[in-house]
Amino acid sequence: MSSYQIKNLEEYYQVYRKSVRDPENFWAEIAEEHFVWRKPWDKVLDWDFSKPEVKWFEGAQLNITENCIDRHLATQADKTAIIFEPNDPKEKAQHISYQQLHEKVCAFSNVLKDQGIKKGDRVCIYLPMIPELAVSILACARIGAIHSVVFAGFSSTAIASRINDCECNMVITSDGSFRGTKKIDLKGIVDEALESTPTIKSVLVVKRTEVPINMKEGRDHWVQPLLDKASMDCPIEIMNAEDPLFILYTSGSTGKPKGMMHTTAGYMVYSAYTFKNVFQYKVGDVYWCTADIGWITGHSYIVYGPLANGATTLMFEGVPNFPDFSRFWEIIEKHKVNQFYTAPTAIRALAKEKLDYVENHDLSSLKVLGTVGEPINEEAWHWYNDNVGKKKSPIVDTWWQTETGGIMISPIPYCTPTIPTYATLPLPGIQPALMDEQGKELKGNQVDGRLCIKFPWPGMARTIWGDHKRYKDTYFTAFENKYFTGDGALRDTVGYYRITGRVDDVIIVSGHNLGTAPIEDAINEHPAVAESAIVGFPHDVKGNALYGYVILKETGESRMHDNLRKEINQIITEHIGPIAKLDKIQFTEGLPKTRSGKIMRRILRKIACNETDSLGDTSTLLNPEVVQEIIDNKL
Ligand code: 6R9
Repeated sequence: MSSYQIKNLEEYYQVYRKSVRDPENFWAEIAEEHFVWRKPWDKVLDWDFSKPEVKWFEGAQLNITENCIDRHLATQADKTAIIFEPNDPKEKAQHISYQQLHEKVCAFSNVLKDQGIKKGDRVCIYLPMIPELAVSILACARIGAIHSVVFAGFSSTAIASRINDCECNMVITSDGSFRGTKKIDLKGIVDEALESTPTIKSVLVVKRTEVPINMKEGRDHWVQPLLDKASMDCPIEIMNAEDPLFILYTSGSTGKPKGMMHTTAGYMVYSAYTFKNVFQYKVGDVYWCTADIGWITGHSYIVYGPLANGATTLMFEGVPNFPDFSRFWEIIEKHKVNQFYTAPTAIRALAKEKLDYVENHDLSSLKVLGTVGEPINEEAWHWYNDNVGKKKSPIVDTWWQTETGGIMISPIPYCTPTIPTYATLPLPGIQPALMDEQGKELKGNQVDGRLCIKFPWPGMARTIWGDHKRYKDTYFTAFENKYFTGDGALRDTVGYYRITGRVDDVIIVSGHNLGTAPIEDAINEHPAVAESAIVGFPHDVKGNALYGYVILKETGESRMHDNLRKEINQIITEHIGPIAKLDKIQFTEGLPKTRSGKIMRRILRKIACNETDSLGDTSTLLNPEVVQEIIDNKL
């Protein structure tokens, strides 16, 4: 018998040891006992990190939607699968049962098929947090189409580049979205993107805001009339274990975003197993993750992980401050939420508001609190623990990545004693390693280094879509035979991990990963800009904010500078989205460079963070004199 749900610390250590001693049997037992397979696997694991190539459950056949929906119909057809809480609290919440979800997904699958979508085709989904987002994801999975969800805050340029990268045939979008008091014209943004996406043949449009939009004859279709005509029965497509399930783009430290490709069986087993353990989900619980499904957290812990466990998962369309800052707490009270999973940036924003917002709501249903996306600072951790959890609900600080598919290092609530800012222990099956800069593994405790993983786990991404070499170069070359995460971490005296932050050129702003290169590329498109460099600096709500150093082609008059700042942020918004806007823009005569011409971001970062007394030796720079000029003009 495998311990699908760990119950205490002793059991955790037992299970963990087994998972390291005999990983194949460990995962095979979980897979066999808790999922439906159309054909069993021939081999549990085949791997070679030097290629890198990883295959889990090879030879097995299945469909993830049979596991997330159909198999629950026999026992809990009427149970709520998804609670939908709309942006406007005056609009009624929806409770979608497993039976209804089945009908909706089948109908949507049939519409996709009628539009010519077949197994292996890529479908771009650009939708707000409405039930159709979950339904369309599952419909793709049901017929074997590969979904590529693009977060509905991204710009038309960002959508177009993602569509073109994986050559999608279709976009699923809506007339618009509600965000607090705002209505956003999603279809207009898609229309702009589609001016440069030759592979798109059709667009399905969900009606949400009812704001008039343009519909292009022959290309665009309202989805509702098609759903009304579609059969509510759709057989599953039988998928091989390693068939692609989805692509999700994540920022890199250079150039274009990376289309992380996840496959079917391993991702299913891993997202389901980690959901069950990290949230200690029990039958009847209501679980809420506030992430957007446009990010990996939403894929794994709003849609697949919860549904694979037959859970009730809440989807919230709106924002934490509409109609006011009590919205999250109101929703927890209204739906009696048991597990609540959010991001440090949201906690910090809510902690700034008056405590009445929290205290006026009954939060006694809560059993587990979670955080994800960036390191949580101690102050935010205590605020969350004291005021939301009332010191009774353990906080699970979950470390993981788009690339890992599911949570990797996290406490198991009611088992692992927590310490603020520590993600604590690796989950069963996860073998972390800390490496020094020379590539040597740091053994023992009380060490800090670069965080790697030295053995495969079922949820890991298998490649970067269309660019396996980049996958290898980014993750498997820095340290031989290990997956390199891009994060730094320390291991304390008892073996707990604390993530210290990125060690590459990725900056996490409000939990969103932003690569410096794409932002710099956008800025450099401004006709007045010669060169630019972006660094992060601490921000009390966003965690980090962006500081840009910009060299202008002509120095110009400083009264023009404010206009230029606006224009630069406008370009960034157009190319990437408003999340990548710069908080500070300093115009400078030069940027510190090494003799080989590389910008020394380390120095710029120190200046932006007011740490100028620890700049280190700047004399080896090509142009040491610019450092003082930059310090003197710091904003
Ligand atoms: C799930 C997700 C991944 C990066 C990751 C790390 C940071 C995530 C964290 C954390 C400290 C945590 N990160 N969780 N840092 N503590 N609990 O966020 O995926 O968007 O790909 O970001 O986020 O730097 O490498 P993704």
